[in-house]
Amino acid sequence: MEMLAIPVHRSRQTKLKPHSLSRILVCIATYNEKTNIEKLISDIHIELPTADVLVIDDNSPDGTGELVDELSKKDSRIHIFHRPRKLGLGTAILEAMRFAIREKYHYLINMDADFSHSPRYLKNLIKGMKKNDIMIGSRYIVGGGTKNWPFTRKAISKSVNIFVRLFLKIPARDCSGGFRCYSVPKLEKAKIEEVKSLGYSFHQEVLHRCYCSGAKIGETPILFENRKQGKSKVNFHEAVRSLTALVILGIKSMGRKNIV
Ligand SMILES: Nc1nc2c(ncn2[C@@H]2O[C@H](COP(=O)(O)OP(=O)(O)OP(=O)(O)O)[C@@H](O)[C@H]2O)c(=O)[nH]1
Ligand SMILES: [Mg+2]
Repeated sequence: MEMLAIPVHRSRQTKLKPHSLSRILVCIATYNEKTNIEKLISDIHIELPTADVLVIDDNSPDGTGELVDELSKKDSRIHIFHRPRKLGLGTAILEAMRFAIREKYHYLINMDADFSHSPRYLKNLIKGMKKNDIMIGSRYIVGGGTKNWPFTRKAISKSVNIFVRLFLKIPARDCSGGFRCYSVPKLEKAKIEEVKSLGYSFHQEVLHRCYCSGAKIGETPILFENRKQGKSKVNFHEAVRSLTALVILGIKSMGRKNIV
């Protein structure tokens, strides 16, 4: 299995101030999301004005990183990590998790850049954290759903969730979506550094680690809308890589609950 040692080009990061007052970090991994990112950050700040936003950009050829550089110069709540090339969604989020732990945020929210995860649900995620250690923006509970998603995507997503419930025994309906709020101390307890997934299966693996380390999981309904702008980064290679990682995780976890 590959290990997660990702070199981050610190020299190109914006200066980060101590965050004794800021409690919420919203992280967004980006690869070619220039048409979405500015409006998304602005909408996030309408919902959560005190939240910091961290973009992890993998040297997007469309100039997403440069745009966020400019935004971060004008707004101290906006930060960016530049990575040298496309290194996978999982490692990008892990980078944000490390940062949230280091900077002692209370909550880390992860969302996609393409408006599939609407900022209008952010407050519900935070509300749910009173009683839970992780809140999932869920497509598969009452009130949730998907819009304009092709049948094949729905079928794959549903199958992944059935697999996760059967083999990983995580008590949640939507274990594959990336719209989540985490308690940062719980992430630290779950030893997320040991997560092996580089790509999309990262979401299931992190949830599994957190669950096995005692985290309480809650869900709030969301309507997931298919991206309107920009291109999907999911391809055949990524799908096979993530499914393989999931099957390996399922086999390894058979018969044991405590992995942490
Ligand atoms: N930094 C980084 N971000 C990535 C990478 N792959 C995907 N992303 C981002 O991860 C988020 C989810 O990717 P999407 O392409 O929207 O994947 P999806 O939602 O499963 O598929 P579509 O909505 O159909 O495009 C988006 O914000 C992407 O820009 C990557 O390798 N590195
Ligand atoms: Mg998407």
